[in-house]
Amino acid sequence: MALRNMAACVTFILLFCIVGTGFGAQYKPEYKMSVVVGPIGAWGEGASRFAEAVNKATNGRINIKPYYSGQLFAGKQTNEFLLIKQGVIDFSLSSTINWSTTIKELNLFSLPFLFPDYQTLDAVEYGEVGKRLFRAIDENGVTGLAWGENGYRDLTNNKRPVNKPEDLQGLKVRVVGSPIFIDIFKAMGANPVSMNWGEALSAFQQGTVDGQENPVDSIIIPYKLWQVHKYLTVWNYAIDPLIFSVSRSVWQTFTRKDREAILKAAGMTAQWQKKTARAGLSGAMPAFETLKKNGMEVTVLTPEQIRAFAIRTRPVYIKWAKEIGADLVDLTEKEVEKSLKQK
Ligand code: X2X
Repeated sequence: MALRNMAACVTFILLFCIVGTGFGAQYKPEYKMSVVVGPIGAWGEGASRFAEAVNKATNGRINIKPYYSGQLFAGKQTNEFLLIKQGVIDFSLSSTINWSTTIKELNLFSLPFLFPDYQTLDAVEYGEVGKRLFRAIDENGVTGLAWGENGYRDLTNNKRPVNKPEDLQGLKVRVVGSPIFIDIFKAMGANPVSMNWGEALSAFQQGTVDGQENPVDSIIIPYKLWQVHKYLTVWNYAIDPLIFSVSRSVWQTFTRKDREAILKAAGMTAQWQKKTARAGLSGAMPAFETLKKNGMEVTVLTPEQIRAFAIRTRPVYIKWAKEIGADLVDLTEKEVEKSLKQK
């Protein structure tokens, strides 16, 4: 009897250890992580830091390898979400823009001139709206781990300084493959063409397009876009959050302890990643100095100049607010009002 009790006790302890360490879980030797951009800049580096942090926190049990420059989805950015959902891609650090064709609520961040500052964005992401968006992606098979950042999107081109909508007239601007961007740039008088990032880089070099829009710190500087475009217009017209994510089917295979470790690693990496992506624009503007030193002409639009573009794009805002959902847009507008009152 005593012997049987002892055997039960040993079995219990063994089981406890196995579950507790994740030793018994069927883990893959490598988890593939998708990244649209290269390993450089706050976005690319955010992915490698996350992989390292997870490896360390799980004692090497979970080995994530970032695949850069859209390798896992053959460059086609709008396919990324579905491949994560299917578990073809395990993890990702993704732009909400590239997922917005599948999850229409994510177009919220592309509503023109909605977010006045990063504080408002944080309040939205960490509040009710952010929770609902994470729920929406989770219901579609992708689990959000933390909010990261690509940043405010600004315009570069090789033709002329852009200060007013008339300056955009006829300018051929590369945009991402999400239809809201075509609507925005058409409303502002430009001639938008949607293109994946990989193709866009060669199009800039060949001069087959005149301009593009992307964040200064995460993209314009690391990709040295001054080599192809002379003019930068800072107008912060759209914001581009990133999401550290995992395929829900993969997430369910991890032990509770490993899930906690992954969430913690994502949260800590996201803090670093956001801070780095924001460093140039929110600080003493060393980013603009870098651009100027490399021959770029930097135009920072005044609130009055921005208003002219916002008026032009108002019908696009109204059209897309309906697609996104009035309740999400209302909640976000309330956060914006709160921030503006505090100023
Ligand atoms: O394609 C872009 O412009 C990029 C790199 O910013 C995104 O993936 C949204």
